[in-house]
Amino acid sequence: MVIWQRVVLALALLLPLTAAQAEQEDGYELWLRYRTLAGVALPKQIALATPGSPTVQAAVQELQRGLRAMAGKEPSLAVLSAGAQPASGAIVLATRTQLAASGGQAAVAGALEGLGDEGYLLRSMCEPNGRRYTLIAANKDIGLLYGAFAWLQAAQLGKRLDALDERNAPKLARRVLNHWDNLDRTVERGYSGESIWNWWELPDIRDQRYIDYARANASLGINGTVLNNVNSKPEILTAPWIAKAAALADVLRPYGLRVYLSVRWSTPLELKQTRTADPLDPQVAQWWRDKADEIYRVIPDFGGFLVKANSEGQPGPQDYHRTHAEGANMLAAALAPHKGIVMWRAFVYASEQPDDRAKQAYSDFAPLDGKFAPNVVVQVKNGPLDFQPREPVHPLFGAMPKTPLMMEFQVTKEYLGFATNLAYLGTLYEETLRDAAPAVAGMAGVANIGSSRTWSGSHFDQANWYAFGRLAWNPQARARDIALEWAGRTFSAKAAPDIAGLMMMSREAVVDYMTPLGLTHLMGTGHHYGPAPWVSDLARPEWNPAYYHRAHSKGIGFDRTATGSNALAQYAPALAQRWSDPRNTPPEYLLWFHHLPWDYAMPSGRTLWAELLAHYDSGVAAVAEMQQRWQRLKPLIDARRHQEVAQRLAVQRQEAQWWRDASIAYFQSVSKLPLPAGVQAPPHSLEYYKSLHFPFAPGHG
Ligand code: GCV
Repeated sequence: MVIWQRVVLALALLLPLTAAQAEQEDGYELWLRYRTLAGVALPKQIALATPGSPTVQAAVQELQRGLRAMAGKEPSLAVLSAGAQPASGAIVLATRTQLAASGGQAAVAGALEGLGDEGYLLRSMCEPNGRRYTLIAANKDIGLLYGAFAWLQAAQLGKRLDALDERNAPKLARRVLNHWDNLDRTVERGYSGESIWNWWELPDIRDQRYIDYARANASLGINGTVLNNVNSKPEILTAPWIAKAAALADVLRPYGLRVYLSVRWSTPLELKQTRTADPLDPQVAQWWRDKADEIYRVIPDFGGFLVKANSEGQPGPQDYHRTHAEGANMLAAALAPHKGIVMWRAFVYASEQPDDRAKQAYSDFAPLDGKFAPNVVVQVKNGPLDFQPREPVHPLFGAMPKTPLMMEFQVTKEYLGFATNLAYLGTLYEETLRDAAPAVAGMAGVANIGSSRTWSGSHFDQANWYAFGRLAWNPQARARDIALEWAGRTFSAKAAPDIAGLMMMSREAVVDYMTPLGLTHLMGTGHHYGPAPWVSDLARPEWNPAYYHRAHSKGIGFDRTATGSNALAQYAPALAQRWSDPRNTPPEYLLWFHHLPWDYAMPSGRTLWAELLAHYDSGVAAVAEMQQRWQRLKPLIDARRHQEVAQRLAVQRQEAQWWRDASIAYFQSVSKLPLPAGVQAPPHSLEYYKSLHFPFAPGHG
């Protein structure tokens, strides 16, 4: 190497790395990434009236953490005695009572009206003497914590910090994650490593990650967590496990997170402490009352029970010829003295029941409206089947006006390509809530959280946790705004618009390459990975993809009008009437409600067959477009996260192609129709796609 080359090399090595190259982020910080804010005047003091409760301390610690990182300097902490003034530019935390005691700010106290226990006020204040400070005020301590996170968000997103005036309160009281985490640390439908709960080491070892989990949830306003799988085990209600749950409750409590447990209906019977699990048996009811008392002795703010009963082989009150209401009410009576609730799932369908599976939950539950105890919430999945890439809203939202209903979304992506495919679910949630919001009293999200460094199995899956939390707080929030906010905090304000654009197209891409035009449940058996529309030999009819698409030589789709299963009749009459005609049915639900001939004329002018093929192709093209967009973002994203996402998009591109090819190979074998000009034939035979097996696919026990 000649001298000048060495000099150039040495200089290149000395050149400062760009910010994007310098930081090798692994995603652990989630959206709570506090980065240096250059040129912004940040508070140098955090002031409060008393040292405060653990919740106020959590708020102070988060502000300290954020300010330390953003300002590069530790803020001072001032506990103000009566009459003392905060430093100019400080952040002041005060509850309503403290404001009243300090004798000031009647106007502020008025602004706290109607904000309830969890709302907050964020206001830039200017006193007559010119002193400026930022007030975070709330009726209760938890509002101060939520307000602290809101202030940090405003700072992260580069909002003006000297003109804040935000009043915010959650629209729903229960905003709860459902962990499908097993006691052996596996996670049903989990794609993010082992369970975050290290049950074996609890209660003595309390991982720092539990606190970071609580911080992340509190930053979104999530206020409850069901620790274990709905496919529950009796052991969760034994003393050692109650102690483990109590240890977690202690860690999570300061962050406003209440702990709930999933319980197995037959627990007292299986633990051999009763002779039956009949809900009307006095001994059984007494056992549950005693169990509730035992739990509340160590978890005084325990939230209650989540129950999957008489569903997919789980035991339930129907085993004793009792109704779901009789079962739920017996548990509710045990919890009522402690103000706990029962979240009773409506996800039921029975093999011996020949009726359309999409109708069964409604048939079982709608007649029970008004029969549930006041502390029972019926938890209903977003659609009538099972977390598909797209479903119409569940008809129970609108059919049980006397019963509080909890909306259950899946945050983990069992049917949308696991954590290797990018699918932003904000759009799915928004679409469902647009139709269901008035009937929704709470929100449950099947968590995508595990022990992986990214928490959610991939960087973009964090956005689904985020979107769930945001929409649980405000079901009217918009998916696009949430995507922008998440991307701004998780990556950067500069990259956010392009990232949000990519996110907004992602879920529709998945729908197009997996289940276009209202098709549904075409995934591989059991693990739900990849296409398997040909499967038709499973024991229960409704486990077979062929049950759902009903394709044969003349046409495709499930007739759910009056000439078919009449599931449409479960919807509001005006809607049912409109959608009884395929020409008035939105194309995205067409084959969900109608069985149509292959040559049915679509509004586009194409035949149904050609339209179906076009959707598969546009799904694949959309993923290619997402890849290109991500590539263009490279200069704005730190190298490690950019590469990790790029790898996943490459996998998704292949999987989209596979879905498209296998689906076309299969449906062409049924329709016997030629591929229109310009449509590429699948590269392999149908037999090849059928021969693919995935014995160790994740998330499936
Ligand atoms: C927890 C689907 C999933 C199951 C899940 C079930 C449920 O069937 O495949 O893994 O079980 O839904 O929601 O109860």
